[in-house]
Amino acid sequence: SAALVAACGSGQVGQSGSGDSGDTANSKKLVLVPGVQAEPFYISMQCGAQAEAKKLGYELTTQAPQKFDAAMQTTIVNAMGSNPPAALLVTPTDDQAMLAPIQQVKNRGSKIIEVDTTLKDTSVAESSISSDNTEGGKLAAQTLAKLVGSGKGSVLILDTIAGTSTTAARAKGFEDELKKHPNLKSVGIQFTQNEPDQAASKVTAALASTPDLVGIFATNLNTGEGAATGLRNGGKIGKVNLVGFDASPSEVDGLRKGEYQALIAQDPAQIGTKGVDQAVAALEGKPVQRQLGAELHAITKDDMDANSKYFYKQ
Ligand code: T6T
Repeated sequence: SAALVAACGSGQVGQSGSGDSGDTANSKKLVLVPGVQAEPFYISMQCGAQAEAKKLGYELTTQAPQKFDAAMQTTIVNAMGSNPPAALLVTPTDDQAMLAPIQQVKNRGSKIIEVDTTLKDTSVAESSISSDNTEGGKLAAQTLAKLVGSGKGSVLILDTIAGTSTTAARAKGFEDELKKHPNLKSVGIQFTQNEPDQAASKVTAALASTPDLVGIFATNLNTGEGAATGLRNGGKIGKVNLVGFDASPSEVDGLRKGEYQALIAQDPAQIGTKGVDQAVAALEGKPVQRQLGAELHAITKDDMDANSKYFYKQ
């Protein structure tokens, strides 16, 4: 596990795994295991969670895998061993592979709260907090349809890794909504392993095989970054509409430069805040909400300055 250092608000806040022992000592300890380290979405989520924990008198530490990878995340979760925190806030990087390790932490006494992604098995978490990702995909399709207007053509969808609940829901929501726009035709969902290079190659291949490509939906930050590279290499920036998800500093920069035509911003800090609220409610025997949403906002170049409050931290 790697320590994650995030710039939350004004001060630099750093933390690493806790190494203390004893159940009593852990009763105020929350651990956040996000999808991947040093990534603006999860940094913003961590900042929200940390501020809320402090407000409520709890201590939150973050242990993040180096990559969005179930094996790496399993190592971190397993390392909690017989000394689990009072609550584990976790972003399962695989909706099935992370079941056993998370269940084991629960069996040892931790309350489990899912933040961002979810497991397929809904019996493990006390509460799950995520954007309405299906709705986000739908919003992306509506936004693309508006951008294309009376034009017509093919649309490529870039997903991350099979088993990622969030991006799968976005891709599905997008494809379903696209069916309501007969001028636009999906050429299918491509997986990229959440690697920008793979996303770039898929775009290069699509430009070669699909001359009428009018749009790309990139379901997260890395797919968007790769898609922009692919379009740049093909000389198609601004000619093929790119709708991205998230609002990292690099994506916001890309929107300003015209590489993206729209972004669907999540509210990761809100996911972190609500995650801590639910963890604390569970620990203090107060009512817990099994499922909670967080807001989404479609942003285009024209309204980006008015929407700067939705941009992520880095
Ligand atoms: O889009 C977010 C997150 O919601 C998703 O689960 C994984 O990718 C991001 O972290 C962005 O890179």
